[in-house]
Amino acid sequence: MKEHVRYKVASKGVSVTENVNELIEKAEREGVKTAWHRFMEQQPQCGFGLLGICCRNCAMGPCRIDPFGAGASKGICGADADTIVARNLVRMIAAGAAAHSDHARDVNHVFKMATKGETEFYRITDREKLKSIAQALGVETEDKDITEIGAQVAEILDSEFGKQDDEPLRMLKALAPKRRSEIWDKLGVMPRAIDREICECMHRTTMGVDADPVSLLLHGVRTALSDGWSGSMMATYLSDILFGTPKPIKSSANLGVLKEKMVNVIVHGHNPILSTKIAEIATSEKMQALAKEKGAEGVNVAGICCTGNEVLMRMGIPPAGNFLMQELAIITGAVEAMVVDYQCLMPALVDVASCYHTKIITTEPKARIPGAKHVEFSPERADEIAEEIVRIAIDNYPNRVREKVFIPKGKMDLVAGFSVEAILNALGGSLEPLISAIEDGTIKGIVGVVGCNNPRVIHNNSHVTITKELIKRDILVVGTGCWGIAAGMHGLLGLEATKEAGPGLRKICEALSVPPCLHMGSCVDCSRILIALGAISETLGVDIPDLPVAGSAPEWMSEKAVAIGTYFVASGVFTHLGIIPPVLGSEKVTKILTEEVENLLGGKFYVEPDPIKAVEGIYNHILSKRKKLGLS
Ligand code: SF4
Ligand code: MSK
Repeated sequence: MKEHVRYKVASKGVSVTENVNELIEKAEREGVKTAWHRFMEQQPQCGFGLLGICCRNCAMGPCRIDPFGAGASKGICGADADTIVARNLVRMIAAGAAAHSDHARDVNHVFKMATKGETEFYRITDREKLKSIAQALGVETEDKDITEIGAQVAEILDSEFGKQDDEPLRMLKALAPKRRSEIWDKLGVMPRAIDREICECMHRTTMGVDADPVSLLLHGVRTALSDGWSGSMMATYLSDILFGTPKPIKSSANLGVLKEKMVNVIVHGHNPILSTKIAEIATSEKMQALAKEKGAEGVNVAGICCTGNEVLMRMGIPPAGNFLMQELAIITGAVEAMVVDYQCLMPALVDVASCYHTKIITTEPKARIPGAKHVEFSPERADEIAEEIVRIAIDNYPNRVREKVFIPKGKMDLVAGFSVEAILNALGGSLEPLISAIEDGTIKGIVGVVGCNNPRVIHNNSHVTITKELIKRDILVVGTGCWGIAAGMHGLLGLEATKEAGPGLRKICEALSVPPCLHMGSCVDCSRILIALGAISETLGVDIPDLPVAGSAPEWMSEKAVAIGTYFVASGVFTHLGIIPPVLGSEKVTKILTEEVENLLGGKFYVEPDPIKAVEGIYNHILSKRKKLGLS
C-alpha cells in the first residue's frame, strides 16, 4: 500500500547508525511510511498523556487534570493527579510483567512437555543448570533421572504463576540475596504469585479501589519483583536448560547481514521456542537445496529484537537490526519472510510488506496482525511448522523484485553470549578477579544498559554515546535487549572496542580477551544482571545499593521496560531513564520515584534525556558508592 509521505525525515538524520538513513530515503522515494514518519504525524502529542494525568478507568470519564491548576483538579470520582498518575504507572508495570511472565509460562509449558517425553523436538540440553536450579528450589537431585528432576522443577515453576498461599515466590526465595528479601518482607512487597500480583494491579487500579499513590506504587514494586526474580528469571533459566546456556560466540550485526543472493528469513519477537527451530531447519541441507532449486544460493536467517538476541546468543545468528529497524529490513526489498512470535511487533509491518514481496508470518494465537499470514505454532509439531514456514519463504524468493532490492553493505563483527556462567568462565571460574579490579579501581564500576529504541530521540545515539562514555571512564558495561544490537552495530561488542576503553578496563579486557561491553541477552535476560549483582554483593558482603553499579534504559519505549526499571530500583539499583516516563503530572509520584524510594529500597530512578549529562549523573553515583565503600 503506497502512501503519501507527508513529513520527510530522511534528511533530519534520525539515526546514528549507518544504513538507517539510507533506507529511510529509499522508503520516502517508494512511498512507504515508517515509525519515524508516523511519529511526525502524531505531533503534537497529547500533553495530558505525556504527564500521565488522563484517566479512562470508568465510563464516567475520560477525565483529565489541568496541570496548570486553572481547570479540574480532580476526576469525576474525585481521583486527583497523584492517584491517576500512580494508577497509570501501576498498569504499565502490570502489562510489562504480564508480557515477560506469560513468555515464561510458554517456555515452561514446552519444558514440561520435554520432561514428560511429550515432544520429540525439545530436550534438556543444559543438565547442570537444571540441577542447580532444582537444588536451589529444594528438589532432591541425588540418584534421580534428569527428566524426573525436570518434571518436579516444572511443577514448582507452574505454581509460581497461580499459587494461592501468601508464601514468597519460590524462585525469588531461592535466588535473591537475603538482605534484599528481608527489606522486601519488611516493606510488605514480597511477591506471592505472578498472576496474583498482576491481577491485583488491575483490581487496585479499577474505579473505586486503591486511591493512595504510595500504596499503589508499593504494589507496583511487588509486581515488578515477581517479574524480575521469577517470571523473567524463569524464562532465562528454562531457555538455557532447553537450548543451552550461552557462551561467547562470534557474529555480526546490521542490515548488511542480509544476503543479496539468498532467501532471507527474519525472526522477530521474543520467544526462542520457534525461532530456534526456524534457524535449525533453515540451515538444514534439505532447505538449502530447495532454495537452490528456486534460484537462490541458500537460506539465510537473521534476527530483529529479542528473538534475534535469543538466536544470536546461542547460535550466532546475526541480528539485522533493533526495534526501530524492523520496517527497514523489509524496505531492503530482500526479505522473503519475517516470522514473528510476540512483543515489539509493529502492526505496520503488514503495510510496509505490502509494498514489497515480504510475507509477514504470525505464529502465536495471542499475537495476530490483520493482513499477515498466520501459521500457528504448536510444540507438538515444531519441526514440521518450522519447515512449513521456511518453505513459504523459499517459495517467495522468485517474487523478489530485483529493482527494489537495496541491501546497505555495512555490518560489524561482534562477540555475544555472555551469560553469567560465561562471564565467570572468562574470569577463571570465580568473581574474585572482577571484585579485586573494582576494589583497586582498575574497573570503577559496572553499568547495565538495556532497552529499546524510541523515535523521541535519535535512534541508537543515547545507547552508543552512554556506552562509549562509560567504558572510557573504566566502567564495564553489560546489557541486554535492543541495546545489545545497537552496541553490536557500532562495534562496541567486538574485541576492537577495547581500544575505546579507559586504561584499566582495557587492561582487564585484553587479559581476558573479552570486549568492554558484554551482551547478556534478551529483555528477559535482565534477570542475568540481577543474578550477577546478587553474586557480587554476596561476595563483597554488602547489599546491592552499596555497590558501584547502575542501570540505564536510554531509549526505552515498552511497558516491559517500566517493569524492568522498577525491579532494578527495588533490587537496589540506581536506574537511569533517558525517556521521561508519564509521571510528571504528579509532583508527589515523581518525588517518590526519583528521591524517596531510595530510603525504602536503596535504588531510585534518575531521569535525564541528554546522554552526556546522564553519564555524568551515573558516574557521580558510582564514585559516591566507591567512596562509601572506602575505595579510591
Ligand atoms: Fe474519571 Fe474517576 Fe472514572 Fe477515572 S475512575 S475516568 S478519574 S471518574
Ligand atoms: S525487543 S522490549 S524494543 S529492548 Fe526486547 Fe527491544 Fe525493548 Fe522490545
